[in-house]
Amino acid sequence: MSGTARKVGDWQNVLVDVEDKIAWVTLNRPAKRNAMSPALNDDMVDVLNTLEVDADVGVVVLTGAGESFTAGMDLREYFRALDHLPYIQQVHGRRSAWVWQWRMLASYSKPTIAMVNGWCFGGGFTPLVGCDLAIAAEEAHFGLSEINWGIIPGGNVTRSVVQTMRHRDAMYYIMTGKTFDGKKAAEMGLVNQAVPLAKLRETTRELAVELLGKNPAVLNAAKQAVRSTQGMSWELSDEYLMAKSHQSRFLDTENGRAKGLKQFLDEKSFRPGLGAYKRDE
Ligand code: ACO
Ligand code: V55
Repeated sequence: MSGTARKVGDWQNVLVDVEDKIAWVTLNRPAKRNAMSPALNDDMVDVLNTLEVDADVGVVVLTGAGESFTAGMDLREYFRALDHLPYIQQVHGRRSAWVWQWRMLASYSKPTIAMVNGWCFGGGFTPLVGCDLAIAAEEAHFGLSEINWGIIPGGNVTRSVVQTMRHRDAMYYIMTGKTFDGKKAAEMGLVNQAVPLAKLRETTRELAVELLGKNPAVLNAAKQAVRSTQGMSWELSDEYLMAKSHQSRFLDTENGRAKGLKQFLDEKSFRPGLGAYKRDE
């Protein structure tokens, strides 16, 4: 570790530290198990907007303070407090949740990693799946607890689960509300990897550093393409990827493709199969 952590911004419900181009974004209501209230969701919209244009940030890591990643939506502030309001005001009060958990993360210009340090329930699955990659503590517990208190997994939680889990697993956990641990989450492919809690931060940092070594313009195009080709015909996907390839060459100011070809074919200074080409500092 070389740099010093720098606290960014001043949000009531979220902590942001930037160190060596990694933004550690911590949902910070530990006494409420980082339950996502409208105020926290408003903060997260602002946090993601801020970090997206911060030149000091190359990767965003989302995690939670204390023993939870997040206990899901705040049942008091996100549900009960808004339930009695006219419908338009309910929608208004709940909007910032999907704005960050789903819309912003789905099109975010920088790589995102969910670092699941503990409890992750219900509404927490949307930002979990919204992040490009996810690493969990083996000790973390996940649950689609909606059924336990009488609602269906809404807020695109169901959609997120269907995107990442097999049909039988999705049905089982949505219908039973049973919890599963980080190991099981990794086995099912809901997260990329599970490691002991004591190694969670270091493992996540290593993954972030790996991503920081790649060409950012191309990385952005590559992750957008994974999401955008979902549901396209093969014909349309081929056309889109061709156009996206050309777009990313146009947007890649460091001209990585030419560097990569030169370093491999002419200088023989790297092997693309084994790592990234050497980028200028
Ligand atoms: N919404 C609102 N408040 C919450 C939430 C939540 N989702 N989760 C925890 N809290 C609050 C509790 O009400 C309590 O507040 P208080 O101290 O003011 O009384 C505090 O956080 C601590 O909660 P405990 O239950 O005492 O914590 P414990 O460590 O024993 O258990 C656990 C943690 C398992 C996460 C438990 O709090 C829990 O089951 N939370 C709800 C999980 C859930 O089902 N979330 C909703 C998913 S559905 C959806 O998101 C749409
Ligand atoms: C959930 C989450 C929502 C919502 C309704 O099941 C239900 C969780 C993120 O928003 O609006």
